[in-house]
Amino acid sequence: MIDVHKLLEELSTYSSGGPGTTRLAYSEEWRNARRVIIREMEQLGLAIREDSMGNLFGRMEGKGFVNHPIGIGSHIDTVPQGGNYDGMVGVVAALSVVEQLQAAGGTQRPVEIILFAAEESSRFSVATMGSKAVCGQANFSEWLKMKDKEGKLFEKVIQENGFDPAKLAETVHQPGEWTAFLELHIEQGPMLERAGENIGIVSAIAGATRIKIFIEGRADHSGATPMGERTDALVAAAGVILAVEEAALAERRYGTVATIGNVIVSPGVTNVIPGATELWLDLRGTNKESVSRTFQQIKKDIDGICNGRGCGGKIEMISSADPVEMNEGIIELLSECADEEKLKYRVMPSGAGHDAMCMAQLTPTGMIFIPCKEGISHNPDEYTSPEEIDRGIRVLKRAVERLASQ
Ligand code: HGY
Ligand code: MN
Ligand code: MN
Repeated sequence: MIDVHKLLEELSTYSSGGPGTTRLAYSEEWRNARRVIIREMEQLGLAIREDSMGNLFGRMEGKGFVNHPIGIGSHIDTVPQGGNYDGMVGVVAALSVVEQLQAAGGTQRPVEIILFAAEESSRFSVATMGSKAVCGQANFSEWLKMKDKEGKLFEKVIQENGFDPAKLAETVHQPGEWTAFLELHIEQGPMLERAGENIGIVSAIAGATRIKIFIEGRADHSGATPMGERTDALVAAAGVILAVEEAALAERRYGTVATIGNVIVSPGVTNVIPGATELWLDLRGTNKESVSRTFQQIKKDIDGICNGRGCGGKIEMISSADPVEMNEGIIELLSECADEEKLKYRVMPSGAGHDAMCMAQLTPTGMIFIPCKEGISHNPDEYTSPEEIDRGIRVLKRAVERLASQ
């Protein structure tokens, strides 16, 4: 019998060290954690296959149908110093649901567990790479040239993992190959816990726009250059960071958020006034007009602040995705399942991105959220209780049973 909580504990031991869980895509830790999932899939007797992105598929055959499985799954790669539940809950829950369905005599339709590779953008700055490949949104020629922070080529990294870059095109699936896809995930925000609710049923997933902001000042001697006669790129960056917060706060009622997650200062030493800075902006929302207003305001502020300080300012668009609606029929099904399980639930947007955004391009897709402590995520203190996980599994199982019996 799969012990979900023990499995989560075992997965947490595969981390590169430091606080929390650090298990970047295609790392040694990721390979080891992935082997645990393969072991569990083997023990369940699933038909296992993987593609050249490293996506892993474990299928329980159906009694009445050969094709069009119900897909369930998530990811096991993490952000640096992340938590032990983001992604992992959805994968261990999928294993448990398949085991329970087997024990109940199986289902008419096949059920396929999918472990997506590289959901986090932490290593190669592109989010949901594995599921983007599956739904045909990958730009493989671009990706093969991408480098991680150590300067390692994506092509080399997947080769080292035993995957064949020449076969990347074979990772693409067509609409209709699955009957539906469901993902169980922690909310990664505070709404459910604050409202005392057990289940979130996702209505839409925010689209993320990733932008790099470059500010050009003038490096100068930190001791000999009088105040008021400097073109300090880091002080200008500080102004831009506050303006980004301001612009997003003004759109708060639409759920739009903006974050500067990284600042690179050059030359980055104590005795030189920063000559240049690079800021990484993550702008998200489910209301396209609000996101666009926020982006326009930020661009205006960058120009205003930089001109006012004699700095140069320019932006580079890294990636941009629209919000993705979940399937109405699946939302209804999940609501019925939560009701039947007598659980308190709400239908709500997801500010975080997920593999479900990509699967929604191929098949009717839905997401089940469970609360996490104080909404903390992407943080060593990320936590959700065994009871919350069990409630999520009950809803997932009920929904898969319904979908796999039709
Ligand atoms: O960035 C995200 O929303 C997710 O954690 N990949
Ligand atoms: Mn995440
Ligand atoms: Mn996730």
